[in-house]
Amino acid sequence: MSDHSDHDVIIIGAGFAGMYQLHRLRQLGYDTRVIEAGEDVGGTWYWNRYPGARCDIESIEYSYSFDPELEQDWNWSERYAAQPELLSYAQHVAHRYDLRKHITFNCRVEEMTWSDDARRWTVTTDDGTSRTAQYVIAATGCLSVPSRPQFEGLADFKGEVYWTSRWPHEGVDLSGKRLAVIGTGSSGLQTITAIAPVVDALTVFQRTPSYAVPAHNGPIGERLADAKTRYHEIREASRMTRTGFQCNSGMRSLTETEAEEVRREFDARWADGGLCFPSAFKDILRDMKANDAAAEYVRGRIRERVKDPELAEKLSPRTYPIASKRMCVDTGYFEVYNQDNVSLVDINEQPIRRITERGITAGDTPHEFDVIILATGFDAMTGALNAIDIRSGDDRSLREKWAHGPRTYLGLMSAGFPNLFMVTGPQSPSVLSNMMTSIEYHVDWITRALEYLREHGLSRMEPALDAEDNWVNTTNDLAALTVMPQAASWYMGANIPGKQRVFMPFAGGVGTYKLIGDGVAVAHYHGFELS
Ligand code: FAD
Ligand code: N01
Repeated sequence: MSDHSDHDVIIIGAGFAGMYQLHRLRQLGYDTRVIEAGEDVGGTWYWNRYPGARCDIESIEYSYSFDPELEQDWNWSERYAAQPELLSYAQHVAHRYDLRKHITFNCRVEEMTWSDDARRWTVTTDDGTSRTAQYVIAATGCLSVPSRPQFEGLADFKGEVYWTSRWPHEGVDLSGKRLAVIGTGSSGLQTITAIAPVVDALTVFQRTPSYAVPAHNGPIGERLADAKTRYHEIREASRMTRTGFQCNSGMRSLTETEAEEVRREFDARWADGGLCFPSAFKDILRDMKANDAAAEYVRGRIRERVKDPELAEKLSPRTYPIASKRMCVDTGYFEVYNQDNVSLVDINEQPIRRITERGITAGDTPHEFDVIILATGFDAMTGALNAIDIRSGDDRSLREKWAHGPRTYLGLMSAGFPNLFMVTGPQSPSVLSNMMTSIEYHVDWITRALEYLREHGLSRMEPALDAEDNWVNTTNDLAALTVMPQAASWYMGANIPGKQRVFMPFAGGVGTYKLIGDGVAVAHYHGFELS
């Protein structure tokens, strides 16, 4: 079926990226349609409604910067906003800029085919409708496709099963129940911390412990009032940092700093809380000796927080470098294990054998539960794009092209797939950064490119193959200068069976990336073929 609707631009996804992209293009008069699988805006914050979900970048910075009036009008209540507040923010933005009338909800893009003759993409959705557009912008999210590992017997379990990434909208009453949580990444940590006080018994099944820094979350207070007096300055500075938010990146090498001074620096960052911890010294991500020292500091903190030394050791990460996976920002996670109703099963010692009608058998021990929560992560960065059958004019699919790892120029486009842009695509800073900064930069860059094409009477844009090859090599080389590829992380695709292991984000930093992206645009889109 075809509804014969033809647009200048189709945007896929109505998370923070798709919403801002729609706003920009509407302002410039483009006929734009957004297609979103969910029934409302918000993306990540629409889907991930598990107890305790909140951001790991302070709300002052994990928010849009494009409209100073929005910055002034919106009041965050906490230093790190929780999911309901983040979702309300997304809904407020949709209402304020009247976005919803351009969004088709409950609709999933399944196929896209490029016609070079027509210079158009045909976009087909799960209701059988086809639409065409000159440009497609994939704002499909880096962490929007849940990873659902196979657990033998899960279907036999007679209790309740919930995935954190698809938490029921109506909420779940967990009080007085016996719970299992599988997964101890950010989602698992936040869930465990939030539910431990209300459940009867909680058993955590841990495969790999996480490095976590305290959030020191609380009412936002004076921080917001202060930010409102100098928001412009904060945003300008953040765009040029490595991480996309204010971090005071250390200029010293840990390995050349006195032990006492190292301790003082870590203590200060620990007291402040949040993701600036690994920016304390410039060699933490580059030198294993420096990395070990930072990791040992965090393990020391775990020993202080967990009363049982044996348990503290089990909760201490040792098998991968600190910050080689996105660090967790916690609010009393480790202290939870001092409660009598919480226990830990290290599944390296007692592997999950199967899930039964009544619970989980790990090693030889059966554990009985009323509820199982799975916090097992996402098919990150490429998952949402590869879920769509994207075909070029010669019928080559993006999935095939990326079978050995994603190939892009600037994380924005992939050769052979003209007029298809990606927001925070692989080989851009994206998941290594404050994603709001990265999203806004990409949306602005794409908008500027479309304006350039329009002003110059051009209708087709595609990366040159050599520019793409160079960019892929650059991103691989940059990653190899760090310790990050040493972890079996989702950055590497290691959490998905059969996925090619390659470090997917651009590790050169947000500020450097911006300089390169701006330079490419100023040089009339150097490395792209325009016609
Ligand atoms: P998303 O919010 O993922 O939105 C993508 C949208 O596209 C989704 O609504 C999805 O339904 C839709 N979509 C995908 N494929 C299709 C399709 N084929 N057809 C139709 N629709 C489709 N980042 C930070 O910087 N700081 C944080 O504190 C932070 N916290 C996070 C917490 C959680 C629980 C998770 C999972 C991620 C977090 N992130 C954080 C990363 C977060 O994903 C980004 O910050 C940001 O919200 C991404 O916005 P987006 O619009 O790019 O993607
Ligand atoms: O997912 P994860 P997440 N058997 O992949 C385990 C963002 N985010 O949803 O490490 C047993 O990190 C897996 O074990 P292992 C943030 O960017 C931010 O928690 O593979 N266990 C791991 O412990 C984050 O990095 C916030 O050995 C299995 C866990 O499940 C990203 O999203 C909050 C398993 C998955 O952890 C992803 O975080 C939430 C199996 N078969 C998310 N398969 C904030 O705080 C997987 N695991 C802002």
